[in-house]
Amino acid sequence: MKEAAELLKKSKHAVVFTGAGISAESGVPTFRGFGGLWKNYKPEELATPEAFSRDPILVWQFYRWRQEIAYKANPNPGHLAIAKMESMGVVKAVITQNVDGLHQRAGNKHVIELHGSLWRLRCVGCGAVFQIEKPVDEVPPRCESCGSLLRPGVVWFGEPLPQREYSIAIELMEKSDVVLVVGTSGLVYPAAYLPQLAKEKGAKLIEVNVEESALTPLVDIFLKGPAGEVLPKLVEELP
Ligand code: BJW
Ligand code: ZN
Repeated sequence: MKEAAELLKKSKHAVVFTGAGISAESGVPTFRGFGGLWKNYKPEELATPEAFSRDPILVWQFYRWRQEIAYKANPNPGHLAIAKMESMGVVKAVITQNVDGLHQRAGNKHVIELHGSLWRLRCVGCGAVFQIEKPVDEVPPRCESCGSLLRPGVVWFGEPLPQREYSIAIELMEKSDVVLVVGTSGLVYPAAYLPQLAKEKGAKLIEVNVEESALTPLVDIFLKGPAGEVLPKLVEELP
């Protein structure tokens, strides 16, 4: 813990990279492992363009359920610790794979959403984008302007990441000297490539996870434990 805090204190450009594990203690289920199932479907079976074409109502029921959970959830001490690191000037940005908006609600200003957001909808007909604040009322929701289906503004398997976010993330990682990797299995690409890129460019990696991930062999410091417990302790060591 002390060594990790020293690295962060000395850093000039630290970046945080998060996955579903950071929101687990807020009650938002992760994708893989316990709690990652909805009505016996694996998220991987629903988070695809094919599933949406086959059964938009089923896919929307899944996303409305996720929106409801995220809406009721609050940022946990892990999110708040990351927000504190940003306000202290230690952390320059958060690159997240999450779609729940909890980093922003915790107070982080510089958040890059690699996999989109539950709070953005996109029309499959005219491409219009709608920002929402609450779960959708109707399933499936339809476009106000053209009446076509709206889809969740998230990145499904087989779809490219949003170009702007991905290139900002690459730039941030290339510039970084320390990357704090929190609560991700490191299995989904190209997101999982980002900490590897930082490492290749000379950054030190610190990981916080309840168990080892696909990225653990790469990291310099592994802090085992729930993010909501480990991150506040790390912040205490910073001043
Ligand atoms: C705790 C904790 C606590 C628990 N404290 N920790 C290279 C190699 C192999 C495959 C590919 C490759 N490149 C591309 C692919 C294909 C595919 C892919 O990666 N497949 C692999 C799974 C094999 N990738 C794609 O399809 C991507 N697109 C693409 O490549 O496009 C190419 C293209 C280019 C040009 C034109 C067209 C196409 C897109 C990937 C999109 C992923 N989308 C999802 C759904 C988002 C929407 C939604 O939320 O529904 O993103 S899938 C899902 O996985 C979600 C997550 O962001 C992502 C990552 O999961 P994450 O966050 O790591 O969660 P978990 O559950 O896996 O792990 C949780 C972790 O937390 C665990 O480690 C726990 O231990 C830990 N934890 N509690 C700390 N309290
Ligand atoms: Zn439309």
